[in-house]
Amino acid sequence: MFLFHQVSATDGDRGSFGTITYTLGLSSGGTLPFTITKETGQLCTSTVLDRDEGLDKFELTVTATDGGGLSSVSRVRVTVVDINDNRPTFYPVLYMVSLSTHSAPGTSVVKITANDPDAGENGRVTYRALPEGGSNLFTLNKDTGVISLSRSLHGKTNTVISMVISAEDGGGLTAPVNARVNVSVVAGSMASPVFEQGQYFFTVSEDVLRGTAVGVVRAGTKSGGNTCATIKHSLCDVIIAHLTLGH
Ligand SMILES: [Ca+2]
Ligand SMILES: [Ca+2]
Repeated sequence: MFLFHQVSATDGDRGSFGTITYTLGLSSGGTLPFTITKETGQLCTSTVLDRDEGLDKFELTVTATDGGGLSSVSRVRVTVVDINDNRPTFYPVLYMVSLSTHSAPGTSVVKITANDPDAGENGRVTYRALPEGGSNLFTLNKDTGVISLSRSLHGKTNTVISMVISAEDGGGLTAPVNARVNVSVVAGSMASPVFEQGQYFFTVSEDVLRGTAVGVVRAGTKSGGNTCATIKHSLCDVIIAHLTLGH
């Protein structure tokens, strides 16, 4: 219980007609994580508040009632201030990518993401490539997490280049597990898979269960050389709903 505010009303009457009782209501409805001491008007929290998991603003209605039943209403706005209680977290922590030796410098390779549910600076994630592996071949955008090729991969056929990326929020907390990016370099004549459609649109209802199939995307590689080459369905993936939708 944390006392954070005290409201006060005055009443010019004597005796019970001047005795004030304070009551609390929530103007927007819902559960109330606050209590009021009815004799003093002291407002306290009744539970632990976490800005990252619940509401960050409350509008309370405090009613002061005298012994004769006359009342007056005052509104109290409560803002829950964020603290930096979450470390950035990579999900996934391992990224596997294939690149052709013909890929031009500047090509986007992959976008890595670490989530941090805190507000403002506490949730602003900055990425950094650790000085090991193949980090000199790639450029990492420290704000977006996009990794792009910065040099030619000529002569690196059939190698796997690894990078390790750390994440830090604006409050100085770092990700407990670094992300690893493994880039497989394939011969230039092997084309990368191409999706059959540039965009896919799927419709799901908001109460869909986790694990429900949402749709199918397909990609294939051209069989090379022939301009009339057919697309081979070498990859076929079913998109699975793994997030709770609507949040
Ligand atoms: Ca944080
Ligand atoms: Ca927080």
